[in-house]
Amino acid sequence: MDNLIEIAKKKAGIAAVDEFVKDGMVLGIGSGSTVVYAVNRLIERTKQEGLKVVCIPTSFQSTQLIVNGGLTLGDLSQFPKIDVDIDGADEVDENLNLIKGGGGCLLQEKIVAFNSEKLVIVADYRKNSKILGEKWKKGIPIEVIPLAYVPLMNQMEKLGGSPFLRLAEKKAGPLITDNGNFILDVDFGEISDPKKLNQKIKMLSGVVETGLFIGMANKVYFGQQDGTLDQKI
Ligand code: ABF
Repeated sequence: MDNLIEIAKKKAGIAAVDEFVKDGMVLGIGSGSTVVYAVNRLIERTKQEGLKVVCIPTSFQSTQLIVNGGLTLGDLSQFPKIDVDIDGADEVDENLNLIKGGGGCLLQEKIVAFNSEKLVIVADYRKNSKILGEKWKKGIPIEVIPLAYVPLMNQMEKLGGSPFLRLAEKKAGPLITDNGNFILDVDFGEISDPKKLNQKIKMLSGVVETGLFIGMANKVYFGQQDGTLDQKI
């Protein structure tokens, strides 16, 4: 992986934890590679200052990060109200709307984000766009009930999208999410009204959740190639 991108991710991850995380908080821990740097910072602060936080995961990967890092693992039944959710994103527009789900974890990510007081996004400079679909060309990830995927693909086309069933790593068959569902990646090109599109997709029977996070993020940290930090609020 390009070292400049890793430097950018690390800058964003550390900044988010240092600005938002206080002792005693309940945190949402997102998925992806950038959030790893935020978790590493949590571990560092736990060792240095005895920080005590409870961490709610958003995927199997996120659970592993928490457990392997020696952090306290919680779940939404114990902690239905989360103080701060720190997560990554595939793309961010100028209104802080997000495309998420490139890693296939969008359902639990959105549930945790929805139940968080604040959603803080950590990303590198490649994710910063004016409009969704400008840089992220893999389509909107949409989690669907497996039995409905073919009619849903037809309906996505009627909405103007180009749908693809996401295949598993080894292309042996469809990817099965942590929740036992399929993912359709639907290319809608540049999305001028993500809120309206999200509402239309959510109405379709068999859609579980979309990777469009509309008006949910409170702040986004973009690490830059030169080691500086951009922010959007
Ligand atoms: C998760 O991680 C997903 O919602 C998103 O697709 C992905 C971003 O990964 P990375 O931080 O590795 O770019 O947040």
